[in-house]
Amino acid sequence: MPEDLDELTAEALAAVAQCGGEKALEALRVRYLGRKGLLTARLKNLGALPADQRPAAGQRINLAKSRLLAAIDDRRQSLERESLDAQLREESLDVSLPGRRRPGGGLHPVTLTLERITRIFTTAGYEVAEGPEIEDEYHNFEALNIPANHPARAMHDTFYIAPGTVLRTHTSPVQVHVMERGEPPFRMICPGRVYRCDSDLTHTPMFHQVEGLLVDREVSMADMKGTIVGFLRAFFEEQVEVRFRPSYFPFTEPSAEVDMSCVACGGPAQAKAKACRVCGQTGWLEVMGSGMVHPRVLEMSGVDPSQFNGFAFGLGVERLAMLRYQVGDLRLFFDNDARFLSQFN
Ligand code: 2NL
Repeated sequence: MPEDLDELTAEALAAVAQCGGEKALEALRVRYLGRKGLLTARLKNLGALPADQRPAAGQRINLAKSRLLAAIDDRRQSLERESLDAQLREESLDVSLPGRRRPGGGLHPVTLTLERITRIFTTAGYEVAEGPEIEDEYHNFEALNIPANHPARAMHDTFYIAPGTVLRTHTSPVQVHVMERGEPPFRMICPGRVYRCDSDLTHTPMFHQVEGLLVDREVSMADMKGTIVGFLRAFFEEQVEVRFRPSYFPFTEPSAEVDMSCVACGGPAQAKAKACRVCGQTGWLEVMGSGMVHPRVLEMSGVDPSQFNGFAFGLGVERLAMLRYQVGDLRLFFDNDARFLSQFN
């Protein structure tokens, strides 16, 4: 350590000038200007000098101290500025960059299908009626001519949530409510969720149904056939062939199963040659149930069956969605896998 004050000051100033960080700078301040610092010690030692030399020597030391202090402050400021500049460079934000694109959402294929079906019927003058998913047994069964001992009421098909209370197994009870409250003629479709205690490859405990009901004077089965054929051709945008096969439902008489020529292979003429798996090589697809409303069903809901009659039909929305969008597995509708769903945007 230099004896000479000028040399000591020069050494201190050089150290400050080269100092690379705020911590090291503080260490330098303590080393030279702290209570036990090298320059501070010189002031303390003034007493060892002859009295006449003390003022001049004191002045020189104080001058050296204030020069060093000013140099340290300068250096601190430039270090702070450097680190701020570095931080700003690091965290720079280009506000002119394009924004990050958020992939657009879309409607679920079942919703799209429900809307498509609804659109076709409202265009033809039908009203949309909705009702509760929790129903009393009367509206879900009795009013539809399904007596207490009917197999459709067995525990394995119906979710009973309280005595006399069920999750609706079809949307027909909505139509019953509308008939009870209003006066014919009626033209309505009832879309919605329905529940059945059933779960395997082709059944889910909740699915969607659309039922249709038309009640008026002198309604014929030809009216029903024309309505259903018109609907299927509008829905599939194809001149599909339709056949009505005798069937049975407690709430319609006569009843018919509706088959449509297969949209995958083109129908019975091609099904075998194409080894069609969609229709099992029959060329026909079962797409809905239908029939003329049973007079007892009309009567129970307050509609006079001697004056009015009608037709009704019911279809499964997932099934129509699978056929229209060529979806091979029912469960895809319920997995909510974005890779599947995004294909319908
Ligand atoms: C099917 C069969 C059908 C009905 C539903 C109905 C409703 C009332 C009166 C009479 Cl209020 N009928 N609905 C009629 C025939 C068939 O659905 O297989 N659905 C998937």
